[in-house]
This record gives sequence, structure tokens and C-alpha cells, in this order.
Amino acid sequence: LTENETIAAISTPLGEGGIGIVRLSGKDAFSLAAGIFHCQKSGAASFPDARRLYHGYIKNDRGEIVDEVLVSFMPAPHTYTREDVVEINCHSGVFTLRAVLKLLLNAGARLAEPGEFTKRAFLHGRIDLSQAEAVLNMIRARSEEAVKIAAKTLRGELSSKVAQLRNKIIELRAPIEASIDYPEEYSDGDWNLEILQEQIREMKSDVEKLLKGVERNRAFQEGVSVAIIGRPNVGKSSLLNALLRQQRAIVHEMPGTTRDILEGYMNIGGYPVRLVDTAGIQGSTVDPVELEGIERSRAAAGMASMLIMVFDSSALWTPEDDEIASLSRADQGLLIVANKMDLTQKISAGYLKNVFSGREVVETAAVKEEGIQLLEEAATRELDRVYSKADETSEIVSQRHETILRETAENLDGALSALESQPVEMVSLELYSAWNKLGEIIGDTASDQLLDKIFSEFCLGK
Ligand SMILES: Nc1nc2c(ncn2[C@@H]2O[C@H](COP(=O)(O)OP(=O)(O)OP(=O)(O)O)[C@@H](O)[C@H]2O)c(=O)[nH]1
Ligand SMILES: [Mg+2]
Repeated sequence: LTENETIAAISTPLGEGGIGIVRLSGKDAFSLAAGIFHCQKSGAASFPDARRLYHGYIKNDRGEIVDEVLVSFMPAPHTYTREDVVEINCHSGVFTLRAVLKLLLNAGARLAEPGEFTKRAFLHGRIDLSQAEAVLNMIRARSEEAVKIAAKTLRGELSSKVAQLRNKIIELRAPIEASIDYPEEYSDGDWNLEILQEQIREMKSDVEKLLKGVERNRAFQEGVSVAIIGRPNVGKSSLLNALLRQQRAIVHEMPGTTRDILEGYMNIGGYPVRLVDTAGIQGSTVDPVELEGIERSRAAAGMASMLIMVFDSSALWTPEDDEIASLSRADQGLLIVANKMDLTQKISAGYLKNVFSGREVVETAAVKEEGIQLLEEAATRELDRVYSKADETSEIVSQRHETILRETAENLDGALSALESQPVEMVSLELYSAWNKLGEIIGDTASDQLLDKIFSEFCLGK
């Protein structure tokens, strides 16, 4: 019922800026906007002419000018929502925009809910659910790569892959269903077991292909966490500062300077990185604050996607270094740094390379900001390795899509095993579940609650 209402919202971020846009969508959009807009050159019989930009003033009930604006009138159906849409380009000031919006609300528009413009685009079939989600990913993208992935989904590449899979399922089910419904006419011979098996396997591998790039895509979309760890005083905080190009952390010759974890954000090779500086890990302290800090360092190391292990090349290897070295897990990225290369060396890069069975070692002098470029390059290579850059085929980013695809793969497995030992009804049922699940990606079989949940994540005015 709310779909008949005309909605309005400020569609640009609230703040000072050149332009701020108030957007209207719905059947009364034109008349509501025209009611408060005083066009410099209206008079024309055909006002408003579609998709033309009109210059004029927004005036309040007392005839006072609220703002000087440019207004565009876009008739359905070739609009974002497929409804009549009006965009009022105002000067971007918090009070101006709110005043214009308020006039429209007083005139009868309803304030749009978060994501309602996009929801209407979905409900009117202009985009499917995966594309609506891509809009959100586009807005939230924190790297160029994330934008590229979102743009692919927005263009409908995921949608068409899902549609193909679902069509295939329908084709597979048709003869099975027919043999269930008309057992006399259709004998088992009408669908060949081996061929069916082969086709289901093929579909499963298509699903798996989509799942393959998911980790990598998510890394680009949501970012990765990189923890700098090492024993006290090796130069972890100096390295953080050099990488962030900012004196973020306190650096001091006294060991145990960093007590708590500290973070900064940067971009490494297109990955949005949350860089975490940690307290130096050592075994001899009894200071409760330092002990708590060390506990947090371990936790940060455990949660990181990649570790930067820092060693002091001007000091001999210690048992604490052994402990640091043991902190990396196989599923994490790892970078070895030999810091303080400007001082007399006690351990060489070659020595470290040996300890870490041939891994690349980056030499730095953090306080002099030397080797930082090489460190970033090595970090990019390592992140690419962890997130296997070679797989660029997938558009999947969201946890929701991933879960659905995993369940789909399970259904296909179920269908395969049912083929061997169970009545054909079971095969058909598993295939139907897979078809149904896939529909949730594009929103064909999504529940109202799911839709509400997805669209509520949008910002106001989108
Ligand atoms: N010569 C030289 N000194 C360095 C270098 N990196 C750090 N230092 C010095 O080493 C000392 C410790 O540096 P920090 O960056 O605070 O070391 P940290 O690993 O964060 O130490 P904690 O926070 O105590 O664990 C400071 O006096 C730095 O100036 C380097 O590359 N060369
Ligand atoms: Mg420190």
C-alpha cells in the first residue's frame, strides 16, 4: 500500500558542499515539486518537459526564496525507480536541504525509508536483488578493485549466471517430473542416468567456480587486517608510522612503549588495509598492564589476515624471536622484516630467510623511512598470494550469496547421491531446492523479511 505514496529524501550527504540533491519518486512527484518551484522561464504549455534542467527558485508558503536551484523532471518508466522522479539540485547546506525537504513533506510527500528508492527499483523489476546489493557495495567500496567487482554485479553478470543455472535445473527436472507424473508413458529410459549425473556435476562445478574468488573479493570489499608483531623495541611502531606516513604511534628507545593495540588505515596494492601495531611480545615482564598488552598482541596476531614480523637486525636472535616466529598460521599471509638495517648487523637477511625456510625478507630502516616502498610491494605480492589473484572470475562478495551458493552445492550433492540410491522424487526435490535457493540471490524467491533486512542497510536517500 505504501507503494502508491510519493517519497522524498535528501540523497546527498548532509554537509557543506557545492550541490545537494533532494529527490522525489512516485506518481505525485511532478506536481509536488512544481508546487514549490518557481521556474524562471516556465509559462511554456508543456512544463515540465521531460529530462530538461530548469533553473529557478524554491519558495516557501510566504513566497520567500529558500534556495536557487536546478530541477530535472524524469517521467516513468526510464528512471532509477521506474516511477516519476524529480531531482532538485540545491546548494548543499544542512538548513537549505532540510528546508526544501520539509516543504515537500508538508505538501504531501512521505520521507523515504533508507534504501527505498532502490527497493522500488527492485520491486518494479528494473534491477534484481543482487544488483540492489551491488549498489550498496558500490557506495561502500573502499578500493578501486571493490568498485570493479560491484560494477560487474550491477551490470547483471551475477544475475545472468544465476539465471542460467536455474534454467538448467528446470531443463533437468522436466523429464524427471514427467516420468513421476506419467509413469506409463515415461519409462526410466527417457532420461539417461549417466548424462544426468554428468550435467549435475557440471552445474556443481559452475557453482564452485562462483565461490572461488569469494575470499579475494571480500578482502577487496571489506578490507584485510594486517598485524605488526615482534619483540619489544624492534621498531614496530616506527614501521607503522612509516607505512601510514604519519606519526601515529609513540616511538621510544624504551622497550615496552606500545602498551595497547593501535591501528591505522591505508591502501596496499588496492587492498583496504587495517594496519595494527601491537605491544612487543616478551616473556619476562610481570607488569600487569604490559601482560594485558601482550595478550592483546597475540589476539591481534590471531585475527590478522597477514602478519608483518619484525626483527631487529642489529641484535642477536633471541628465544623471544623464536616465540614470535611460531605465531604465524598456514592460512595467514606472512612478511618477514629485518629492521634497523642502518645499524651494524648482527643477523642478516639471509639468516632470517633460513629461519623462515626461504621466505622473502624485506630489509628496512623504519626511522629513516628506508625500504618502505619495497615492503609495500612485498605486502601486495603476499596479499595477492593469499587471496589468489589468478581467480578473477567471481562477482560474489556477500556472505549471503556465499551461504546460498554453498547450500546450492549441497543440494546438488544431495541430488547426485539420491540418483544412486533413492527414488527419483528425491532427486527432483533436491534440484528444486537448489533452484529455489538460487532464486534468493536475485530476489525471485526472497521473503519480505529478507528484503527489509537488505534494504534497511542502505543509507537514507538511496
Ligand atoms: N637506527 C634505527 N633505529 C630504529 C629503527 N627503527 C626503530 N628504531 C628505534 O628503536 C626504538 C624503538 O622503536 P619503536 O618503533 O618504538 O619500537 P617498537 O617495536 O614499537 O617497541 P615497543 O612498542 O616497545 O614494542 C626507537 O628508539 C626507534 O627510534 C631503525 O630502522 N633504525
Ligand atoms: Mg611500539
